[in-house]
Amino acid sequence: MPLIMGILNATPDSFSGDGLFAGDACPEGRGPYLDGVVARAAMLVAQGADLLDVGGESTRPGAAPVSDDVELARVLPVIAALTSRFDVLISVDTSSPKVMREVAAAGAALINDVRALRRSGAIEAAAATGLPVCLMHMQGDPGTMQASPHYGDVVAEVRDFLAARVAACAAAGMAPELLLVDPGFGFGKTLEHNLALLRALPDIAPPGVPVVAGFSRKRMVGEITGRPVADRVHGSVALALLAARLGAAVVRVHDVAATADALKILAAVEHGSTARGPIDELIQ
Ligand code: 7PJ
Repeated sequence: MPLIMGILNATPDSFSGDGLFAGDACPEGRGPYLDGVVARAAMLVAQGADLLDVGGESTRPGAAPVSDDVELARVLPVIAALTSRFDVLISVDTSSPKVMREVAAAGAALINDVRALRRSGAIEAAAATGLPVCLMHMQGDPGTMQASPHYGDVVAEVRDFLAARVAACAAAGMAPELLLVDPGFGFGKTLEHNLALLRALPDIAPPGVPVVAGFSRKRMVGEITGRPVADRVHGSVALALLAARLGAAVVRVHDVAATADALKILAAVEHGSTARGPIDELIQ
């Protein structure tokens, strides 16, 4: 069964409405805001999250970039609070070389880069941390990526991109067993593109490279079900379950409890138990 990566947003403009940062009363890095993050983290861990993905830069469609200092001010206090309280692996959603270095020093266990280490200096910074890295595909950038996504053959193009990024990381000296890939559902993709990529999940990664998949509460769930963000839990769980059946090694979700139950059902049906698979060793 895949590991469950619980989403822990540390941004003021998270689209999915987990609402930790509403308003100026919750300044970054301090006070009630941090208490709220810790409380949410405790809940996600209790519900069965194997990893917590902490993000200080919103990459939702239309989001503006933030500076390294803003990202660090959002993320470092959260990492400090989580590492001292919970026995959970912390993943950091970042594209910034400086942020990668600093979060690694602060105890992060995984770098999750929606830009697949394409920023100048990012491969070198990630390699120097020695941490596992998730390389995600995105067409365009968050500001404009949903304007007019276009591909000749979306599956071939995403597969080739992921293979090229894995090769670039290997050429920079990163151990192949530290790499994971993600087709980047919703990142410069229409519903048809997303569905084609989901169907192709078993063949999207270079041989032996684990796949991360994230659909949670995304627009594609709304397009299929007709539901607003707040009502996309069931659709999101269905997609996570399908991704698990199609071989995903990690599913990135907001709704950990619901996803954990669904994955236990799948494990019982497929394997007669809820035991976890070899991906555990890769991430540890
Ligand atoms: C993803 C992500 C995803 C990975 C976001 C959102 C937008 N990282 N970061 N995969 N999505 N690896 O949660 O809707 O799909 S941010």
